[in-house]
Amino acid sequence: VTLVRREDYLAPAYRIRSVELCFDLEPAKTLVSSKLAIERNPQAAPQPLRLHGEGLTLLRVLANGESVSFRHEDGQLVIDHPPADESFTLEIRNSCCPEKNTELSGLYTSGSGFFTQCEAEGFRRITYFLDRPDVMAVYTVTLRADKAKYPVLLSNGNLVEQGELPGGRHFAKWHDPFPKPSYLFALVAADLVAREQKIRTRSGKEHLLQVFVRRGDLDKTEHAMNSLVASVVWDEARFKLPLDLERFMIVAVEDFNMGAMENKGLNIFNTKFVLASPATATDVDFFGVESVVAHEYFHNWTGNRITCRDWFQLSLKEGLTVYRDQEFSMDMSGGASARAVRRIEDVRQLRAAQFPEDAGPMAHPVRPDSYAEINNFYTATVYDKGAEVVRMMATLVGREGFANGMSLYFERHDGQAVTCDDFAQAIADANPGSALSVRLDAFKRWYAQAGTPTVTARGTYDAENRRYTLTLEQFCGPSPGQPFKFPFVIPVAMGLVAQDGSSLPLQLAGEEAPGGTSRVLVLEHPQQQWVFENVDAAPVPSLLRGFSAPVNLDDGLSDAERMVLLAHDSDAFNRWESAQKLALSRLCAAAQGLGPAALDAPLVEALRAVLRHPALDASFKELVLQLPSEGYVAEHLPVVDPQRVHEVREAMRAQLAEQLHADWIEAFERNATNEAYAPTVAQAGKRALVNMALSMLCLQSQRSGDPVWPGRAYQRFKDATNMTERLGALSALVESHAGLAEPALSRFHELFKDDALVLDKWFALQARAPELDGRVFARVKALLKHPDFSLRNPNRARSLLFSLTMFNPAAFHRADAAGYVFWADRVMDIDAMNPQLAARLARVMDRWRKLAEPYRGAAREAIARVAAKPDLSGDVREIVTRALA
Ligand code: B3K
Ligand code: ZN
Repeated sequence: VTLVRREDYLAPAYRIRSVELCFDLEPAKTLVSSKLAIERNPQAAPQPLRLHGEGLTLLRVLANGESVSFRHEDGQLVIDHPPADESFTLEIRNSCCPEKNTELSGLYTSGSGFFTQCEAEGFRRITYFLDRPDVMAVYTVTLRADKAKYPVLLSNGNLVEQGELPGGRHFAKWHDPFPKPSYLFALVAADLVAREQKIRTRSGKEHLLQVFVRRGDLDKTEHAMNSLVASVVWDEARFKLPLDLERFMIVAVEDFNMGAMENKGLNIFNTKFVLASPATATDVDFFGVESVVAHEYFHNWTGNRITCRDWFQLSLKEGLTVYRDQEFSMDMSGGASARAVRRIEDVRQLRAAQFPEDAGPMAHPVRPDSYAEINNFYTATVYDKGAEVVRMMATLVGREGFANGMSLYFERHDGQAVTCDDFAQAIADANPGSALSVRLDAFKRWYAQAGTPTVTARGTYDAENRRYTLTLEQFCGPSPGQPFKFPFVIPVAMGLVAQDGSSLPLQLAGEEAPGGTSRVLVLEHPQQQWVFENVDAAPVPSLLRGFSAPVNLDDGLSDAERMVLLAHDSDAFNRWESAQKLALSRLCAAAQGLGPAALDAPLVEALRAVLRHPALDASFKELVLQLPSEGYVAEHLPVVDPQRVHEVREAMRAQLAEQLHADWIEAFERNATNEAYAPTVAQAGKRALVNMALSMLCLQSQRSGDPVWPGRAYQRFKDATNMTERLGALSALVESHAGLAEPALSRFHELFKDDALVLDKWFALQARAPELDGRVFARVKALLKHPDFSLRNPNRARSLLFSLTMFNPAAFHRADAAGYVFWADRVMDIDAMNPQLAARLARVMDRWRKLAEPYRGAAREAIARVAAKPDLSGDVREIVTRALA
């Protein structure tokens, strides 16, 4: 495995100022001609011109119109003696083969169209180029293709010309006035239709928004368009960032490796994040569309106008843009409670994916130091922890300070390719004297050091002096290549809650008067103390409110104190967190044989109180009533027996189903709505709680044998007027292994067999059902041979394989090792077609070292078998090598 290192960065020796590309599109052989205006970098030593190129057939090279000698070396096209002038032109002709491109990187065919994906290093699979983000060029692109097959021809920027060509072909010429790195290039040639909308921005300019989809999908584009309009409006209002293009296009494609791609003016999306209708998409899908449309749109400024100097800086654009899309989603949700629900969901995601990553063999800093394959570093750490780092900066400088910092960032760097340091510096410089600026260097350790710190909090109350002393300590264990960590700068948002639930005024020693009931303490040393004065009685500390830093918190609170927070904390996040911690401690104890596989009566009563609460939102109740996932429990155990974790969690779920039976009925009846479907937080919360109640009621029937609730679920499944309800009812049947699950599954398949995204749900649902006597695993194996299954389509592959291996530990981690054998075989199958996708699947074994025997030994063997495969891709090789290291 050869590594690229951040410290080896060198500015490019040549720059490309402009490029004219011309494509003759044919699936088997596409001709590309490229005319590059190249300039020498006067600061760089004279050297050969080296262009990236991968899997291309080179046809011709001319420099300043003359032939020039060249050679191939290490996957690069080397021109030893380019013209000596400061600037010159290079003309290249090459061909590539889109229909054989199963990697879905570069130019490929999907269905009957052509699409591109260039980030991170896909452009070099289209033509020879300086395929690195700090080389920014102005693009003019001509597309030529058969008119009947490919009536729509798109590229970045503005359409400048189009017309007919002989032989039934046509052409379109596009010009993008903004210099951009090659990873933001895109083209589309396909038979598509568009939903269009005009929008006027504050400057009075009119812009055309278009969402392109296949014929027949137009009725599923309204939500994507609404989300795009809302994103444009939000970015202008919140950050004064306007749409800078006359035309902004979104194109949906069925075969896509990730969610979507922010190509300048021509975003290409996985259909999953564009298409949504109430009949075919769930509330979660609607929310996903809104957030991904926003994310890609926000990249137009954070990523495209200001881009990354090199790929180690990826979080510069990804962390910041995730932060922005999270803020947008919160603003779109409405009131404080809905915002808290969003925050809880984001934190759950961070803990489910990023915390394990940071504790495993792939742990890396938000700004990594090295990589073998950059596509392996589009990680939860770069994205989600990166967003938390931005959020902490915003916490330390305040909302307005952060907006000022953003303005300064754009003032300084618009049009440039920059680093994470540049971003942090701009935020700090716009806020001199702020809690961030005075310790900027220490704060930036968040970019440099991997690992999740643990904050330990202990409080003592001195009744005589009415004083409460809070001691906070931090510690972060070693991670690969980083044995020792310097202290982090950790903003701890907090308050003190009285035993009666009221919020106490906060007055730190040395302050004249109390200042509010919530504030941010900055923990920057290994240990610090804060003394609060005038505290009348022993308080319960509510720490890390809103999850103000990506850390593990050991608060040392008793059950009774947690119950106070669960019932009263003014911070909704910590209310939820208290319930999670109460449940987690019982799950962990039971999984280790240190406690009963049951919840004690006070906790069950506390959960009942939440479920019955007259004032709490349904969405919040649904989150509180969910037990921590098996994966989350596993992360908190020193050694994991996945079967045991499953057993104890299922026992507690069954207990909640039984002991809250009447409450589930009440929740079901109270929240079932007949309102016309709208994907609002309020409606979605009710549907989520109704679906949860139905699941619990069917689960109870599974044990009691009472057929009423499965019957009602089946009826509801048949009569549902939207996918959220239909899938909820179907899940309740499938997850409780009800007899009616089979007829419901067949009926669902029959109804939706022509809708790929819904079929994905059908596969996923079956692969995620709680394991029962090996039936679920057997079914996944059978589904692999289903005529509708294919490993080639990433969504379909994920729906079955990721559902099993990531989200169904008990079905996957089998004592007979069959799950691991299955995993290794699929990783190798997929690797032969699509290494990026295979590498994702490979990562599900990251935490194998935590497993108990016999799982651990069997897991190692399976990983070693993959590692031993001689023609493994670099992508998968990096993952398995690190896993075994
Ligand atoms: N920037 C793309 C991700 C590209 C992944 C390349 N393997 C999508 C996004 O983050 O918006
Ligand atoms: Zn992004």
